[in-house]
This record gives sequence, structure tokens and C-alpha cells, in this order.
Amino acid sequence: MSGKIITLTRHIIEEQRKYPTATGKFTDLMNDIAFASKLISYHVNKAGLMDILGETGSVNVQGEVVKKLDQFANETLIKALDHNGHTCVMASEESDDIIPIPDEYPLGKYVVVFDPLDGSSNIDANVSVGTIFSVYHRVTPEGRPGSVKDCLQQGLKQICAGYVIYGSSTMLVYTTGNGVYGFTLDPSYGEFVLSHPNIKTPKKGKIYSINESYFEFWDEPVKQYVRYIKQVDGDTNRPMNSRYIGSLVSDFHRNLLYGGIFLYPPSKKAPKGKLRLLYEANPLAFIVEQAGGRAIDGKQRILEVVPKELHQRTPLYIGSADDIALLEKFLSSEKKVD
Ligand code: AHM
Ligand code: MG
Repeated sequence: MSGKIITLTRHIIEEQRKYPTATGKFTDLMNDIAFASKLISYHVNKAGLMDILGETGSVNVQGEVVKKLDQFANETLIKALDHNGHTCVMASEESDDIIPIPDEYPLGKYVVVFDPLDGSSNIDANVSVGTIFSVYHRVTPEGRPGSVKDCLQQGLKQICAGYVIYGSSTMLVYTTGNGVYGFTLDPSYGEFVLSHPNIKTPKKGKIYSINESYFEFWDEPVKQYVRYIKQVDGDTNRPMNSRYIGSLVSDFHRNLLYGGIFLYPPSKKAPKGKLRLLYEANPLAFIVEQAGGRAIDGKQRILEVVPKELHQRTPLYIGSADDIALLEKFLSSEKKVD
């Protein structure tokens, strides 16, 4: 074997060793998330065969009802995390209320919130989709079921955030606050292997990602910014390149690696934006900051927003630090174009 192969499990164990008080429970929890994501990956890869194996809602060859993939992903994550004794409560973009731990299982000190399959409306076109997750310490007393209060924590309190992208390869990217690490699933032996150590996003990027069909519905400063970055200029970064998949994990992952800015502003159609603070904005904000980038809601740092409800939506501007700084000038109306 050439070179050192670092699996996700080994990486987490080695990271945890830096903390003398670590018990191994967090490592277990991460292994459960990774296991769930392998199952989801397997099923996402089979999505194109649905017409052959059975439409969702129909009965498959084993006599089971074929579930929609986002429901499958949700149930898979819940089942992977509800019995390990490390979790006290969960919340998911696919579930209206908090997800309690069943009475028969012990309660733990961690809170896990997730978007089980973001961008799932793209699946039929074979577009990459993703799972996004955050882990917090509980804030309510141990030994009792966790509550909404445990889930409504500022993003600053995350102890881990990550996403899994089901693309040409399946990749898991995560941070515990010591940099960002990316692991690629080797399908031959089913292990996530370190492929992207210590990811840093470029300080300034060339890509902007926004659904421009909403242009007429945006506030003037956002329109001004988008007009500006499309102008031809001696500045080598303008015009910036437009890239928008409409699948957040894919758009975010590409911009993280190449540099750039993703924008989902408020609009007359969606005054609070579309994306969810808990399941989408906070975890990606933690990751981007750890990679040297920034994430804001237009008024403040995403990680400082105090959530009021589980499914709260937020405007999201996320990406390379210099690109966010330029956007801020437009949002404060300090900068305009003719
Ligand atoms: P979903 O959580 O219902 O899948 O929606 C979230 C998705 C994101 O992946 C993506 O960034 C966004 O919706 C695209 O929205 P739009 O089609 O308005 O551009
Ligand atoms: Mg989503």
C-alpha cells in the first residue's frame, strides 16, 4: 500500500485524542452519521433505476413500498441516531416537530439537526444532492428528553457541522472547529477516505451563484451588486462567472473549492429567503468560516443569529471573504453602479 490511508473514523479518533476528556461518544455519533450517509448514497445512486425497480409509492420486488428518497434519507438518519445513547433529541427539515428519542433507548448529551436530502427535487435529472448536519451539546439537563430549546441554539454553539454530497463520488466534508476535512467514499471497500485535508476557500473567487430569474423581485442593493459583478472591467475578476445548479450542497461545495459567492437573498416572493437557518445556513456557515470564508444574512453573521423557530428561513450570502465584503458595501448602500 502506498501512502497513508486515513479513514474518517481514524481522523475523528485522532482529533478526539487532542481532548483528554473525550469519551469516544462523539466518535460513535459521527460513525452513525457516516453509516447513514453510506446507505443514503447507495439509494441515491439507484434513483435512476426507479422506473425499473418501482416508482415511489409503488410496491417493489421485496413487497416493500418504495419510499420517496427524501423520506428514506430522513428515516435512515433517525434510525441511525436514535438508539446510540449519545443523542437526546433531533430535528430535521423533513419533520415538522423535534424528533424525540424512543423511550426504550438511553438519552445522551448531543443534539443533531439535519437536512436529510437537500435539493431532492433535482434527483430525477441526476443532479448531485446532499445531506447537511449539525451537532450541538444539549443545553437542558442530562437524563431527560431533549427539547426544542436544545435545537434552537446559535450556530456559534455547533460542535460539528458537515455535509455529504452524492455526486460523481460521494464525499463527506466536516469540521469540528479545527479546519475543514473532506473524505471520499471508496465504493470498493465502503470507507470514507481523507482526500481533501484542511480545505481553505480562496480569499476571492470568480464564481457567483444565484437564481437570477428572481432579479425583478430583489431589493435594489442586491440588483446593484449583481449588475456590478457582471460588468466587464480591467479588474480580472469581472465579469464573474455565473454557476447555479439549484442544489445547495453542490453549489456550496464547488464554490468552497474554487472560491466565489452563493446568494439566496430575500425577495418579494420570499421575504425571508428560502433556506433554513438550522439545517442549511448554520452548518454551511460553520464550514465556510473554518475554511477562511464568511456567511451573513445581510445584516449579521449567520452564526450569531438567535433562532426562534425550528424551520426559520434566512437570507444567505456565503463564500469567499473578499466577495462577501464587497457585497456588504452594496447592502449598506455604500457602493452603487450607474
Ligand atoms: P429543498 O430543501 O426543498 O430541497 O430546497 C432547497 C434547495 C437548495 O438546495 C437550493 O439552493 C435551493 O433550494 C434552490 O432554490 P431555487 O429553485 O428557488 O433557486
Ligand atoms: Mg433543504
